Amino acid sequence: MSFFKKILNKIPFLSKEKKEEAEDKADFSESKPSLEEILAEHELKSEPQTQQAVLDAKPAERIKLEKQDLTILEEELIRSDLGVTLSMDFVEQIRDEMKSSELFRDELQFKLQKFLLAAFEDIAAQGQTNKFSLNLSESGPSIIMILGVNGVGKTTSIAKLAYKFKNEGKKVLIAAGDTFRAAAEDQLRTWAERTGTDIIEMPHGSKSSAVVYKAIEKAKLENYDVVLVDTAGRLHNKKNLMEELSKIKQVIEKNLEEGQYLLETMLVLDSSMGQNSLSQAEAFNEICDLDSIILTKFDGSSKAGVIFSIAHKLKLPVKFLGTGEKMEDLESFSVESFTKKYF
Ligand SMILES: Nc1nc2c(ncn2[C@@H]2O[C@H](COP(=O)(O)OP(=O)(O)O)[C@@H](O)[C@H]2O)c(=O)[nH]1
Ligand SMILES: [Mg+2]
Repeated sequence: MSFFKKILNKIPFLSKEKKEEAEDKADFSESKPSLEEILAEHELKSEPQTQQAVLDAKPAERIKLEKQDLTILEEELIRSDLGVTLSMDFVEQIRDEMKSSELFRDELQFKLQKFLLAAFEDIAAQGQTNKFSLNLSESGPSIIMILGVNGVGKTTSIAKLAYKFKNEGKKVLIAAGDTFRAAAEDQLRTWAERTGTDIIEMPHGSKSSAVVYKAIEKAKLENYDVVLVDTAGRLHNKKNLMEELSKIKQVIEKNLEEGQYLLETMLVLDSSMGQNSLSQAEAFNEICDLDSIILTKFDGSSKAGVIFSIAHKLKLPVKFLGTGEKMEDLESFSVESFTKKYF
């Protein structure tokens, strides 16, 4: 059952009659045709008005939404990881609409969909770097800086990206910028070997910016297409991290000509951490302008609501989803397939 149907199913009906009626019809059960099936049957596109037309055609099955339902709706939305602000904003909108006209339970899904997708549309309408896919530079190396706190899956995501780009015929260089943990370097070297990509390493404790400098020199000389930069995840020391990141940026800007490269700063977030991820994203975004997000551990018992919070609050696109521990377990994010899965 989809994410939103589950939420909507939790809203009780105020009168016993209505509850029985709903159970009889089991409007939202999996055995009933999905929205897409209904739309396909009517040869309709999934536009709000046409969806509305389908619903209007079966008025007898509709259940009126009562004011009291909204409290539960709000609680369930918050629990689904949409976050307090977003959940309250949506419920407020519904409350306003209910003042002037009757609303029905089956309208909620479309209204929520429209409300949430508005942020995706805003992002898609922004400049080149903020679109949902990663567009590599054609006139020089694409440097992808991977940021995030420890354990979210930075190194694994680098391996996955290296594998993906390698398969696309690109020349890939990994910069082992997390020089603080010896284990991190070993882990990255193993991934480089497994993916058949090259790696730049420096002695334990070296500056990340020095590793990046070396990587850029090699990338320029040997025409690498992609440089993946691993970084240390020490957010607890904000000042150090800030300095380190700004040094890395300086090194890149000093050593490559403007317009001859692409720099993408990607934040890795663990999807199982829910709203915690949002505060991490906010903190990192303050330190350095983020371009996009990789959401890892999407294979676990993750909740998808956080993607919407990120989109609404930070206006950042999620570009990849990590769906397992292997190097093949990376999906390019698409609004279309995500929407299909969750609405
Ligand atoms: N299930 C699952 N595990 C992941 C995923 N990405 C990373 N991991 C695991 O999370 C742990 C931490 O990953 P790592 O890349 O070392 O994190 P880092 O500290 O940010 O570099 C490792 O055990 C990874 O195998 C994912 O998408 N799904
Ligand atoms: Mg790591």
